[in-house]
Amino acid sequence: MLNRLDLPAGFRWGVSTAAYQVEGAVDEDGRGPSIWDVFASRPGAVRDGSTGRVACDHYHRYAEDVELMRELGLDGYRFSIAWPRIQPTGRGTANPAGLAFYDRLVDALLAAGITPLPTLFHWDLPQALEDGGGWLARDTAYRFAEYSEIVADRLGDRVPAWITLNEPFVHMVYGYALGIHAPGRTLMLDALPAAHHQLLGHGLAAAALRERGHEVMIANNLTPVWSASDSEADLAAAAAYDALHNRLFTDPLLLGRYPDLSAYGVGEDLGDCVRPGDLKLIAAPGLDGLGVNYYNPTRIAAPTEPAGLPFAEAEIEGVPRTAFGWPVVPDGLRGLLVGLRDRYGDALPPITITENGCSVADEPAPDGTVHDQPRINYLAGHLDALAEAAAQGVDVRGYYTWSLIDNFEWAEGLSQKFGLVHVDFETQRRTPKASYGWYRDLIAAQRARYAQ
Ligand code: IFM
Repeated sequence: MLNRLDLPAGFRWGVSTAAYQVEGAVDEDGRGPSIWDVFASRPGAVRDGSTGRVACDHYHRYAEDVELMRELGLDGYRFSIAWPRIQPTGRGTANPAGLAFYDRLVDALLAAGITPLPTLFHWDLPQALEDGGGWLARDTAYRFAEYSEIVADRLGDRVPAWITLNEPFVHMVYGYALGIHAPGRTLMLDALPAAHHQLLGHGLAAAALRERGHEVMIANNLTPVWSASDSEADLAAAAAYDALHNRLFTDPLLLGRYPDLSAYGVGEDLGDCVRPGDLKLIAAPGLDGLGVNYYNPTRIAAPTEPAGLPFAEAEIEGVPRTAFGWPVVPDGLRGLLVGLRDRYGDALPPITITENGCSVADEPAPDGTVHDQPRINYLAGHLDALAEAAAQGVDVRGYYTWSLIDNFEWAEGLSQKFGLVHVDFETQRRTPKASYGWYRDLIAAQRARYAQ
């Protein structure tokens, strides 16, 4: 049995965060409103009524957070850039103070020996663009490319690689189909143009980044889909779900075409939004790496009602659960990666795990220490599974755990905690948890293995 210490030489260790979840300072230095500012202020939109107004106050405390990362011994930090800080209305002239913040952050990271890995869009669309249709509007893809160029021109002398989008599937489904996230639309299948326009934005931005000599990745939320049984109906439902969750976002990027969505009554034009040449643009610049955000597998059965979606989600039984209630299945990560390699073959670029982690209901003990053994078990299991995937021939280059610090977990507010570092949201005091020390020691031990 291989384990995490067997991960390859040169493997890159990191942590992930996202702007709206950690930065706070939403009204400072010329930042414009984002869809999350507007959505989170609606009564009932966020479980505990919290917003990202202050979050972890990372905007002011980034130096302390970079120091925490330095002590972990990280290779990289994946963070996101808040588009409304750079272009407050999503278009036009750049806001110098917004760019200056990321300048300071990047410089602090480099001084700590940590490579910045920015994500250009992690769900905080400028509200002004949403008022014009958001990702349902084709124009947003062009605005995204323009914004990406502004950021790359400013930070590109110090940032070698970029992630264009974070989890376009989740943004489309939660934001545009179900209304659980910003912008809170409930369009069901009419949300599909939000998938295509995000991918088009990726393609346009990727071309611009490539022209400037940068590497380009995208971070997709991927899940291995398990059929509830071998019955034809369950297998067909699982294939339909796989097409929507996974293939809708990887096939166009890696194969230059959309998957078969006929189970949804949708043709290859995704409801009339795909124009000639779009798929070429999406696939053309190629990817230097595929970012995989993995949390759990999904078990799918045939729908019980004939009308509606062509699948039903089934329980995964007999496995531990995170505080969020998500099933913990480390081997699902190995299965997912081997499945990607089998499906895409040579078209699959090297893989970086850009998110993986779990929420734990952890609180400081009376002596101030935070014991989050379930998180250590989760990370250890998934890293062992990653080592197995590498041994089975998957080219895995790095692992960025979600997340450095407890932060604003979208519709769950501050109630779900994913951090290696506890944050007291009253005082903003940071307390490294047991998992922080565990991760630091693991990174050192894995590197030491190859230094000998
Ligand atoms: O917090 C989120 C992150 O923003 C995107 N991926 C999943 C995480 C946990 O839900």
